[in-house]
Amino acid sequence: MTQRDSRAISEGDTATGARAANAVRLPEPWASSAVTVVLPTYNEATNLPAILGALFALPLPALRVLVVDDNSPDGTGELAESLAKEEYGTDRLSVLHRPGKQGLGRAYVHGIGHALDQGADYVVQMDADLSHPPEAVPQMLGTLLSTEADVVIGSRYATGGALAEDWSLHRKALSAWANFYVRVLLHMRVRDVTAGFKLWRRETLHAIDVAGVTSNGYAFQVEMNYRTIRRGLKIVEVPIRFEERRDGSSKMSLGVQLESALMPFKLMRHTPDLTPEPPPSEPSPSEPAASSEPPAADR
Ligand SMILES: Nc1nc2c(ncn2[C@@H]2O[C@H](COP(=O)(O)OP(=O)(O)OP(=O)(O)O)[C@@H](O)[C@H]2O)c(=O)[nH]1
Ligand SMILES: [Mg+2]
Repeated sequence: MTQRDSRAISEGDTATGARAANAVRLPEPWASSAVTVVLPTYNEATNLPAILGALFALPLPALRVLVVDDNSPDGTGELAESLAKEEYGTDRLSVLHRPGKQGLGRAYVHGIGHALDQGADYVVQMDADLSHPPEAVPQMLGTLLSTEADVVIGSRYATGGALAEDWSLHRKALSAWANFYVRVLLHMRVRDVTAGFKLWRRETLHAIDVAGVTSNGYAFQVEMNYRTIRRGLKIVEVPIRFEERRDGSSKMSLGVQLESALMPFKLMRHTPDLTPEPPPSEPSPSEPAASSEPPAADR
């Protein structure tokens, strides 16, 4: 890293930290909700201190962070471990170490399951590269708690949202195309259907059976939305400004793009039936009691 780069990063860190400290303040008991941010990392050592600093500066005193590291060669996992022990405390920051790079979706399924086991009521998923603004988290939580939303998306394409100007034309076109393609094929009315910045209710994650999600790259984000809609649950989008990753390199590969292109067809064929159970209805005295046998069409 050059001196100029490191100066730019530290100036950026100060600005990110200041924005986080000035984020929307929620009333109690909302501010003290049990929120866990699941951060998947692969070679994010140069971004990790800044994102953690910004997350822990938020006016959310019970916020916890779970880093899910796939044995990053740059030592991100060990850095997270030492920041937990020496700076933030292992009660607020914990680390899941996985044996090797297995993709974003696998890391999320593992990390979200762990966060739920540890008692999180709300789970945030976001990139560790500072593309997703940490200061939007309280606003997303406030939106979730003040509406009937089952999940809130930090959306680049909702009215008021934005993409970083320095994102290459190729990346902008790919993102726009992926969104259009998925929305049309799967009939999903979500503006930013490939977004990776979301805040989930615990109940929603159970209802969509997050442990059963099989997609990995961008496809993981879409499969999570698809399951949510199939389950009859509500997605609300909050506009965010998406930044180019602060440092390090993208893990977007041809394999990830191919998986995303094929994924709508896989979802149409293989998504398990997540239709909610109808509420039990009282049989009227004149009607015979309902049979426990399913109707023929469901068998
Ligand atoms: N644990 C784990 N994390 C991963 C893996 N692949 C990507 N990540 C992390 O997932 C987040 C998103 O990955 P990025 O490389 O930023 O992918 P992207 O945001 O689609 O691409 P860019 O916009 O180019 O940065 C980052 O925090 C990565 O470090 C993986 O295989 N395992
Ligand atoms: Mg990124």
